[in-house]
Amino acid sequence: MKLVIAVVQDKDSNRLSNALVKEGFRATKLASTGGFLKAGNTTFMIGIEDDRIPEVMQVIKANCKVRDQLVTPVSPMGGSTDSYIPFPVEVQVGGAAVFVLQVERFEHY
Ligand code: 2BA
Repeated sequence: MKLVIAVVQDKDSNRLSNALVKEGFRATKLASTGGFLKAGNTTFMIGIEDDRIPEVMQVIKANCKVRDQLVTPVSPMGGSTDSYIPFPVEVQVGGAAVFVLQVERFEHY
């Protein structure tokens, strides 16, 4: 058995959640915060049998979009703050950051 941990954008979380239920996957949604943007995102924990990994990856891929987001750095990359004018930079977020972990044991009571 594997545990798939997928960090996705909030905008995609409902659609992904519905698609997972429709395809017969069990999942838990956690509210999370990205370390870099410090913005809310959603983390899915999906416990599945090894042979369904390609299927779940396909569902995640099909329901999570890549988006560009503007970020204004709070401090200059280097040098003094005297002449610092915050300049927004664009970062590409998503579609999903996915980790696949081996599950040693799973009990469901
Ligand atoms: P955030 O940490 O808020 O990162 C949002 C986006 O900012 C990232 O998109 C990436 O494009 C950019 N970014 C992150 N750290 C950066 C850095 N040090 N320098 C320049 N740009 C940076 P994604 O890579 O698609 O990640 C989306 C969210 O997935 C992340 O939100 C984080 O919550 C999670 N994530 C991504 N990689 C992870 C990892 N290796 N471990 C844990 N969580 C991860």
